[in-house]
Amino acid sequence: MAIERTLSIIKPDATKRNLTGKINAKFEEAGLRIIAQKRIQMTKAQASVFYGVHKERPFFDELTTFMISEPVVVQVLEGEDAISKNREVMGATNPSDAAEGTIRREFALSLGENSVHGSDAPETAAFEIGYFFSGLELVG
Ligand code: RTP
Ligand code: MG
Repeated sequence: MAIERTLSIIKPDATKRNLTGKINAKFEEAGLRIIAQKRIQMTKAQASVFYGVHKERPFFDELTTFMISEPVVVQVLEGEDAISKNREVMGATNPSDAAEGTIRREFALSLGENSVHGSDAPETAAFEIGYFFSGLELVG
């Protein structure tokens, strides 16, 4: 097993409902260490570049509009197999498919408003961490 870093975002539906602490507790209980964290509100252009892989998808405008609707908390999680571990803790994209005890099962409102984002591979994690954080901000 390798120590990895992954980019997590606590999405607008969750920051709006004051769920940051409860979501962070799930990460920490799973052994993921929050080594960087900040609250930001993205512009449409910033959200569109971040979710650029989805730009041809029918939900792209809905997704980027949602992601700028309220502040988000961007964070870097570190730990053994952090990328897949984080996605396990998050649960399936659609909360109705998410396993018991996962963040999306417990907190998500819908497929779109699903409370958290997590990088899906080492290459995307590297891009996404660099998109929001400088090396000096990662305090492992
Ligand atoms: P994320 O990137 O946010 O961690 O989520 P994911 O990997 O589980 O899902 P992905 O396929 O990458 O989709 C990104 C986000 O787009 C929204 N979505 N809406 N209306 C729809 O059909 C639809 N499908 C996806 C969700 O917020 C999803 O998390
Ligand atoms: Mg994704």
